[in-house]
Parts: sequence; structure tokens; C-alpha cells
Amino acid sequence: IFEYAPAPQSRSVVDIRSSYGLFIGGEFVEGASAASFKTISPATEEVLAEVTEANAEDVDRAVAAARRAYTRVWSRMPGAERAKYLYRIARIIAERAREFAVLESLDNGKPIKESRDADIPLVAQWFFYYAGWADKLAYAGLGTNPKAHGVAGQIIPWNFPLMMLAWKIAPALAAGNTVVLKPAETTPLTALLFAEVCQQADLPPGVVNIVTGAGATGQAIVEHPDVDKVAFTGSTDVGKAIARSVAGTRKKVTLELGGKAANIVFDDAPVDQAVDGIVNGIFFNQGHVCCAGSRLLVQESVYDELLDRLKRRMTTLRVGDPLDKNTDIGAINSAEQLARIRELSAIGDAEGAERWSPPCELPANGFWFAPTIFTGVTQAHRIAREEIFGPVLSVLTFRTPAEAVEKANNTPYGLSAGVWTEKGSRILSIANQLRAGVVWANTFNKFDPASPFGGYKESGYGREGGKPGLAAYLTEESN
Ligand code: TXE
Repeated sequence: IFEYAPAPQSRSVVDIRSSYGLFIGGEFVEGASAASFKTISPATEEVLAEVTEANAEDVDRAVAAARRAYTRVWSRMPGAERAKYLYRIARIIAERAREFAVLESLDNGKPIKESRDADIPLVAQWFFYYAGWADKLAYAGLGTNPKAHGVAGQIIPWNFPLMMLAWKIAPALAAGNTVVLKPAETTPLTALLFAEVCQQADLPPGVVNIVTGAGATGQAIVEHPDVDKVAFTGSTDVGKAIARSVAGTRKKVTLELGGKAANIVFDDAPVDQAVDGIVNGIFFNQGHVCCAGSRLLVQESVYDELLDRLKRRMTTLRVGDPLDKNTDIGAINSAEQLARIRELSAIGDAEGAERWSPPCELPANGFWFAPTIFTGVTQAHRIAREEIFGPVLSVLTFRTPAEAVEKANNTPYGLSAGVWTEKGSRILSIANQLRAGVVWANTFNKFDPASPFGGYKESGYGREGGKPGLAAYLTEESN
């Protein structure tokens, strides 16, 4: 279904407009006020485009368009018809993959080899997968005739802009909901290109509405009385605020929040494979990953050898231009995120952990942070407890499997974890004891639309992907 284009090295494959309106009712419209903001390339700080800042009036228009489309068209359409639109969207994204990959790397800062080989293919797969569910809702586990909630308000972060959009929009539409989605303020461009895909696919106007803006726009969506379902991915603090604000209303909520995943390496693990998995676990997407393996737990007996090999592997990582196909680590998404990473790393220094980075020259402009590991980290250190959301790994050790499990679970989060060992029985035993929504064994950061993804504890609730991801957009109630 998917052919990889040769690595695009230039931004000429994508046509970026100088300014963007809001996508409401199937067309681009001006905002109610003249407010706008700039989206920049984090690798160069160059302004890419001026984007409309939607206010509460705009959100109201978008919700009204979504409601009309829900009542008049989408909720009445047979599932097999909805599926056709989803397949069409999936195919268009696959055809325009190169454009999307370049735009994503420009706006977000991630390496082109990741947007080209991971993000955009997964986006197409998500739409293909949920297209297949649209006429099979009776098998979602919610009775023979489940109903859509109605209008879904969806708020997404900046780390996987188009992928988060696909995770939200594909199951919502398959289930028969219509959508008002807000991309993050630092990465709105691929969502706006997706709006063009909706037009190209002849999706009925109002089924998907894209409103751009910052937190206040998101809040207006969450608080809008005609929104039936809220889906959020982002920081734990904002997630908690959203849960408070919808408490006592009829709105259904799913939250996918932060993480502090343990990547546990036992002494019988295949070392080279584990080292690659550790590198992928923390340096993929500059560590801007909610399920990043940000706490490495190494069995003491292999600590010296593993650290030595990890450091050697890290010296081969190339940091730089996101559009260069040889780049492994791109730009940090924003000045604010860079400041957060610097602040927590400085706390790591102050608390006595030992910082190490390979020699690497960072570009003069833009936002950059060298791949970094901290050793001598204890569970009391803030860098072992708080999400850094950057290319920074905290290394801890353990002696016994029981100690590994105890340390892995000693976190307010519970999104993901990794286990590296030759023993199948140990994988099962450890995985069953970990309080994490996803556990990878001898691999890391693997995603598949059929696999449910989501957290325990303060990592949020609800699942995205698979049948549970579909069920989150359905109800047994007749509405
Ligand atoms: O997140 P925010 P930020 C974590 C990560 C990062 C930290 C802060 O640790 O360092 O959060 O990132 C919208 N009502 N994650 O500040 O603010 C906002 O406009 C409704 C983990 O970027 O949560 C954006 O679209 N919406 C995470 C989205 O929420 C609001 C991914 C996320 O932004 C809002 C991102 C409000 N009151 C950050 N305030 C993950 N789980 O992957 C903001 N928003």
C-alpha cells in the first residue's frame, strides 16, 4: 500500500502559503478577529507562515458546522459509505507522503527519515485500518447497534502532529462522529494540509473542522456545550485541568498524557540490539515522545559493558538539518521546550548526577540539544521522576528482577516500558508486573494501528488504536 519516495532534500516539494485561515464547514475562512500567530522552523527560526488564532466565536462556528454535518449527513450515512471516504483520505496521504513528510520536518524539526519512514506511513495506515471498521461497528463490543457520540473536540500536541491527528480523526469518523480538531500552536501546518486532503477527498463539509490557536482555543473547545466527546493528548497538567472542567457534564473524555518509561536491560540481553533499542527509545524524535524510554534500568553485572557500547553508539549520531536524510536527531521543537530540557538537565547536574554527551557541533541558529546521558542517577533525583521530553537519558541500575520491577513502577506515570532479555518466561513475568499500558520486549517504540495504546495512573485514561480506540468514540446509549 505504500511506496517510499526517495529522500526529499529540499522544501520545494511542498507549497507553503504565507497565511492560513481556519478550516470550517469544508472551506478556509477568516477568523472572527484579526489575531494570528507565526509558525517557525525550529531548525532555523525562519517564519514559515502566519496562522489564524481562533477565538471562542470561531470555535462556536466550527462546532455548529460539525453538528450540522453530523445531524444531516454523517450520522445518516451507512458505515460502508463512510469507509469509502476514509480509504480515499488514506490513499491521498500515501500519494502525497513526500509533501507531508517535508512539511512535518520543517514545522516540527524532526529528521526527514523519521517523518518519511515512520510518521507519514503510520498516518496512512491509521486511516486504512479504521476505514475497515466503519461498517463493522456491531463488533466493537458495545452491543449490536452502537452510536457515535456526536461532535468530538480533539486537541493534539506538537511531537507527532499529523500522526496524532490521524489517531484522533480516523477512529472518530469511522465511528460516525464529526470533529473539531486543534493542532498545537507550534506545528499547525500538516493539519492545514490535511484540510486540503479532506477537500480533495470530497469529504462532506463540516465533518472535519480544523481550528488553529493556543491553549485558550483548546479551552474553548473543551468548554463548548455542544461538544459531546473530548480527546486530548498533551501535558499532564492540562489533562488534569480538562478532566476538572468536564466533570459533571455529559462529555466523554479520553486523555493521553506524560510518561517516564523504564527500559529494563537484563544481563542476558543481546547487547547490540539492546543498545540500538535504548538509542531509539530515547533519541527518536529528539525524545519528544510520551512513551520514550527515558529511564534506563541496567542490571549491574552488564553495566560497564553496556554503557561503553552505548556511548560508542551515541558518538555516531548525527545532529542537524531535519531535511538531511542522514540526520538522526533534529531540532528541539520550540524555545520553550529547549528551556525546559535545559532546566531539568541543570537540576540533574546540581543533584550530583554525571552528565555525558558525545562531541557534536550544534548549528548556530535554531533550537538544539545534544544527545545526553546522566549516570549515577538515583530514584530520588528529579531527572528520574519528571518527564524531560528531550534527548536526555537517566541511567539507573538494579540487581534482581524484583528490584527492576519495583524501580520501573516507582513513578506517577504508567504509559510504557521496555524489557530486554533472552528468556521468554522472564518477558511474560516482568511484563505482567509492570504498571504500564504498553510493554515492548526486545524492541521499543513500535506502533501499529491494531494495537491499543494508552496509560495507567497519571499517564491518562482511554486507549487509542485497535478496537478499544474505536469504542472510545461509540456509546451504547441511543442519542
Ligand atoms: O503541552 P500542552 P506543552 C508534556 C511534555 C512537555 C510538556 C509541556 O513533558 O514538556 O508537556 O508541553 C493545548 N485547554 N507533553 O506546553 O500545553 C495546546 O495548545 C485545552 C507530553 O506543549 O499540554 C496544545 O495543542 N487545550 C505530551 C496541547 O494542548 C490546551 C505531548 C498540548 O499542549 C490548554 C506534549 C487548555 N487549557 C507535551 N492549554 C504527550 N503526551 O505526548 C494548552 N492546550
